[in-house]
Amino acid sequence: MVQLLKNDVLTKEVLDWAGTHLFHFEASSCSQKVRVFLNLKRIEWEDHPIDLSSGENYSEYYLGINPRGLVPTLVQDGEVHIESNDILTLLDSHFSDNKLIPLGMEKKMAEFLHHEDDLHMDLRTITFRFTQPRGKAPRSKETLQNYRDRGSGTVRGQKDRKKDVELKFWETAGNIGITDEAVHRSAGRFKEALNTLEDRLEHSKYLFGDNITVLDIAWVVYVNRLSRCGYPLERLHPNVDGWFWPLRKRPEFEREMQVPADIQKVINDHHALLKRAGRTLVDVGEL
Ligand SMILES: N[C@@H](CCC(=O)N[C@@H](CS)C(=O)NCC(=O)O)C(=O)O
Repeated sequence: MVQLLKNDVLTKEVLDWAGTHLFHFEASSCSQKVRVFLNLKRIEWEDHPIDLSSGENYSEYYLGINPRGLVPTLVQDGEVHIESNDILTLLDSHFSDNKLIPLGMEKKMAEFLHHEDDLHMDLRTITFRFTQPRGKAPRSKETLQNYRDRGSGTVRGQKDRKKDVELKFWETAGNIGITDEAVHRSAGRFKEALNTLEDRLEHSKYLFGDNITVLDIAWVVYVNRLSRCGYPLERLHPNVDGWFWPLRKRPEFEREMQVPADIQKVINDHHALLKRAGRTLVDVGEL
């Protein structure tokens, strides 16, 4: 569990907040995961939007709350929690009605969620090539300098190495772009992971048995993003396709995953261009 220590947090005011507060961004997959969870559990929460597209996550204020500069961040009664899967786990035990992690299965679920989190950079790789065009350098030098300079830089009192991983991702994306090799590798990883889910769904209605759990929430969000990027879900993984759509259409999910019409149009135009050039996710990822 990643609960920050008081010294990791420089924006001290949050340490006095009562109740459930979520810092999040509308279009962020990890934020969507937590919001869907909150909807399904019917938990009341206070809304703190952070605009990733303008670099608000690298502001002094936000890096003072989450030294990793990522969303989501939960402040629960003055305790600051980062990492979406840890946030779900914490909230499920704090609000014990309608459990979404079956009792006694916490360890097994943690393993599955860990595997899903390991694919997060692959999701980002695919997103940045196959949603709307992001320009040559998706994060400016100035933005990245802010990221380097601000915040405590520590998580649980230790220098945070994940910040270096983030910096490396954005610097590589700026210097050489998101390469075909990177897309190919990430698409391959997802294909393998989704094949495993395909097998699981042969034997059960949901990913972890016959009731919906946090694992379904996490994977619906990922699959939703992949399918928006042009991943051929129905062709490669028909069971996953059959599981995905009914969940995706439930209001608790639908509400959090809408794309504004103007952005959707830009994505559609981009896909049309990629299709003409033979450079879609299916082409580059050899799916
Ligand atoms: N493992 C983290 C990943 C969080 C993460 O990478 N969040 C993304 C949005 S989905 C983010 O904040 N990106 C920063 C950016 O795009 O500048 C979690 O599950 O919370």
